[in-house]
Amino acid sequence: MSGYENLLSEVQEGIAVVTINRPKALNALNAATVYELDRLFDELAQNDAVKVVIVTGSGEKSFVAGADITEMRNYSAVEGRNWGKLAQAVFSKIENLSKPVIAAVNGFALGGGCELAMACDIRIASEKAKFGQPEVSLGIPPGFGGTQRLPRLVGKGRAKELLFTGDMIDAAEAYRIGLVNKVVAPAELLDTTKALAQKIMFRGQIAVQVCKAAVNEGLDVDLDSGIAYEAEVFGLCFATSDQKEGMAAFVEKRKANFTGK
Ligand code: CO8
Repeated sequence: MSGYENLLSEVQEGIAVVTINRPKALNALNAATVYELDRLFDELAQNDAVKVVIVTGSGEKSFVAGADITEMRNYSAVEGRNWGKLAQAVFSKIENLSKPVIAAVNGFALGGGCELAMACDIRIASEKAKFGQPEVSLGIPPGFGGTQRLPRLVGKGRAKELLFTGDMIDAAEAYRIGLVNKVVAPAELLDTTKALAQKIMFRGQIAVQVCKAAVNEGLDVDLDSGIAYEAEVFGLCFATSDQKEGMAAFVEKRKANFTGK
C-alpha cells in the first residue's frame, strides 16, 4: 500500500497498522489526508490478507489534533459543509468497514481526532492520551460526527458537558466515562492493541463481522427492528463453515480452526 503522502501503512500477519503522519501539524487532518484515508480504507476492504485494522498517530505527542485549522479558517459556508460531508463519509466508511478497526490513541485526540477515534470500533489509549471536542473555542460545532457519536458512547449529559465546554480530559477520565476501552503505558500501546487485534482475528471472522454490523445497524433503529436483524444474521451464520467448525471443535474439545468461510 504505497503512494500516500500523509499516511503510513503496513500489514503484518493479518493486522494492518495505519498511521496518520503529519507530525509538524500534530497529525491534523487536512483534506488531502482525508482523501488518502478514503482511498486506503477502500484498499483495506479489498485486501483479503487484512483481518483487523489499527489506526494510530505518528510520534508520541498526538493521535490527531483535529481538522487542519489553517486550511479551513477561510472556508465559506458551502466549503465548510462540503468539508464536513467529505470527512463524515470517510468516517462512516471506517465505522462500517466489515473488518474490526481499533484506535490506538497515542496522544492528543481533539476535535476531528476524537471523532476519528470514535468512528473506530474499539479505543485503546496511552496514559498520555488527551481527548476533547474543542470546536466551540473556534466558533464551530464538531462537524465530523462528534455531536452524534459522543453521546452514543458516553451518554447525553457527559457529551453535552464536553461539547459545550470544549474541555480536554485525560485518558483516565476517558476510561471512566466509557470513551475508551482500556488505558495502558505509552510503551505498551501498540503491543496491547495488536494483542487485542490478534485475539479477535482468531475468532470466527464472519461472526465478528456480523456482530459489528448488528451493533451498528441496531443502534440506528428501534429495539424490535434490531432484534429482528439479529435473528436473520444469526440464522445465516448456520450456513457457514465457521459455524460447523466452531461447534465441532467445542464438541471434540479442541481449538477451532476458522477459515472465514
Ligand atoms: N490544525 C492545524 N495545525 C495544528 C493543529 C490543527 N488542528 N493542531 C496543532 N497544529 C500545529 C500548530 O499550529 C503548530 O504548528 P507550528 O509549529 O507551525 O506553529 C504545531 O501543530 C504544534 O502545535 P502547538 O505548538 O500548538 O503544540 P502545543 O503542544 O503547544 O499544543 C495542542 C498542542 C493543545 C494540541 C494545540 O496544538 C491545539 O490546541 N491544537 C488545536 C486543537 C483543536 O482545536 N482541534 C480541533 C480542530 S477543529 C476540528 O477538528 C473540527 C472538525 C470538524 C470540522 C467541520 C467543518 C465542517
